[in-house]
Amino acid sequence: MGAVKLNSKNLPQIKAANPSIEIPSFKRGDAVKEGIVHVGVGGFHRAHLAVYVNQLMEKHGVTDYAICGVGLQPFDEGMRDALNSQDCLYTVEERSATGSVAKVMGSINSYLFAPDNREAVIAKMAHPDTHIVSLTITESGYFYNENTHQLQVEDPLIQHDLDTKNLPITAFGFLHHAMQRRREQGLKPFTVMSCDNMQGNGAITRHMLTSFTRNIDPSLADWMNTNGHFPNAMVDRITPSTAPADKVGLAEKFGIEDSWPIVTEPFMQWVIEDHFCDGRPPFEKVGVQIVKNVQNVEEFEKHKLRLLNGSHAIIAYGGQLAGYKYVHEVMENPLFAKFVWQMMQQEVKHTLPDIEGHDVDQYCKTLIERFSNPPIRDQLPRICGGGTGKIPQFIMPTIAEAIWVTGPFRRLCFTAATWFHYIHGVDDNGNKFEVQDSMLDELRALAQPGDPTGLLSIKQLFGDDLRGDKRFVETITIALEEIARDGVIKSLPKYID
Ligand code: CS2
Repeated sequence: MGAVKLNSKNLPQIKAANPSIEIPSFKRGDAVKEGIVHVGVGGFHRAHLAVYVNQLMEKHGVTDYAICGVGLQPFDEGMRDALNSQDCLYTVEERSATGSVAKVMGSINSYLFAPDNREAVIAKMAHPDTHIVSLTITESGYFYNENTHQLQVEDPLIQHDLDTKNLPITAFGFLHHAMQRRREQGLKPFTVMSCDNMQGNGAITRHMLTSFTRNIDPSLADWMNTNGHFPNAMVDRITPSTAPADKVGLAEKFGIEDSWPIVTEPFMQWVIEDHFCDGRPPFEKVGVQIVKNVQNVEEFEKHKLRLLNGSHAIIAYGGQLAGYKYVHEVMENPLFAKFVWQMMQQEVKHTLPDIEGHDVDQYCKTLIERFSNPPIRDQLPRICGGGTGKIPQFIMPTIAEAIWVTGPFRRLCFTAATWFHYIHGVDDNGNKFEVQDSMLDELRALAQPGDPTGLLSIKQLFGDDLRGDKRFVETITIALEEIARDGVIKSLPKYID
C-alpha cells in the first residue's frame, strides 16, 4: 500500500495503518489561540520548542499557546509551501541505535511568510493573544558585534529597517513595529524568547533590540527595556537537515507522505530563566528546566556551548578537511574520538563552573554517545556553515579563559585552525567543497594557508585580547602550518596523549 499524504483529514487513516505513530488528538485551527509567534521555523524549532508545545497541548490541555510560525527569508518559501500543503502538520522521527519512533506534531497552527505580507506579521505579533515571540534566527540574525558587543548598526539590512518608511526585513524591524503597536494599544510587551545558541541569548536580544529601537524612538526603547522580558536559555537537540532519503524512509517505514519531516535524536533539553512579562505556558510540566536565577542558565549555557558545540567544531571542520560527510563517521575514527574526549576533559572542563547535581564527566560521556549515533546521519556541512557566528563563541572564549588560568589550550587552537583552513574550501585530498558563511568574501580575501594573521585581523570577530597574546598566536600558527603541510589526519596524533 502506498504512503498517505499527511494532513488533518488523513490522520485517522495514518494511525489506523500504523498504531505506533503518535498523532495529535487535541483541537487545532480556530479552536485554539496562537499565543506564540515563532520566527525562523527550521529543523531545530520543529524538533524543539514546537515539540514541547505539542506535549503541552496533547497532555495538559493547553489551548492558549499554539504556534504561528513566521518565515522572514526568501528561502522560507519552501517551508511555507510544505506546511500549507499539510495543514501545518509534520512528522518528527526520533532515531537511535535501538530503532525509530514517528510522532506527528500539531502545535504549529498557522504559518506566515513575511515576503507575502509583511504587515500581517506585524499585526500578528501585536495581537493581544500573542504573549511570546520566539526566535531561531541563527547567530547572524542578531547583528551582534562580538568585539564591541554592540549592534552592527552600519549593516545595510539594519539601515534599511531603521528607515521606518520601509516595511521591515530583519527580525528587529518586525519586533520594533509590533512593540510600537502594542504600546499604542495599551498592551504589555510580548516576551522575546531567543532559542538560538548564544551565551546570554536573552541579554543579547534585549540589548540588540533596544539599541535598534533607540535609533528611532528612545522612549519606546525605554518602554521595552523597563516592561519587556528577554529570558536567557540553553537549548539542545541535535537536528540534522532533512535529506531526501528521510522522506522516502518515512513513507516506507511509517506510511506517511510528508513534504518536510524532521529526523532527530531522542535527547532534548531546555533550561530557561523564568522571566516572562505577559504570561507563559506551564513548560515545567513537559520537562523544561525553568530556573529563577540567570546565573544558573548562564552556567548551563556555558557547559553546553563549550562542550557540545565546541566539540562539534573540530568534528565538523576537521572532519570535512579529512574527507568525511557525517558526524558519526568522524567519531568512528579513534584519532578524532580521542581528540574530542581529551579536548573536553583536559582543556574545556576546567573553564566551566560547577553546577549542583550536574555530573560533567557523565555529560561528556553522553555527548560522545550522541555524536556517535549513526542513524541520525548528521551532515558535517550543516555544522560547518556560519562559522563566523560559531568559532568566536564556542572556541575563542574557552581559549582566552584557559590561557588566563594557565591551563592547556593546544587542542582548542587546533580546532580554531581547522576552521581557518576550511575557509579555502579544499580538503586534504584536494577535493573542493562549498563553504557557507555570510562573511565569505571578506574571509576569503584575508585567509592564507599556514598563516592566521589575516583572519585574526577581523576585529568584529576576534577583538584584541587574543590577537595580542603571544602564546595564542604561536600555538594557532603552528597548528595551521601543520594542517596546511600535513593535513588533519597526519597532524592529529600530535594532539593526543
Ligand atoms: C551545531 C548545533 O550548528 C552547530 O554548530 O553544533 O546546531 C547543534 O547541533 C545544536 O546546538 C545541538 O543542540
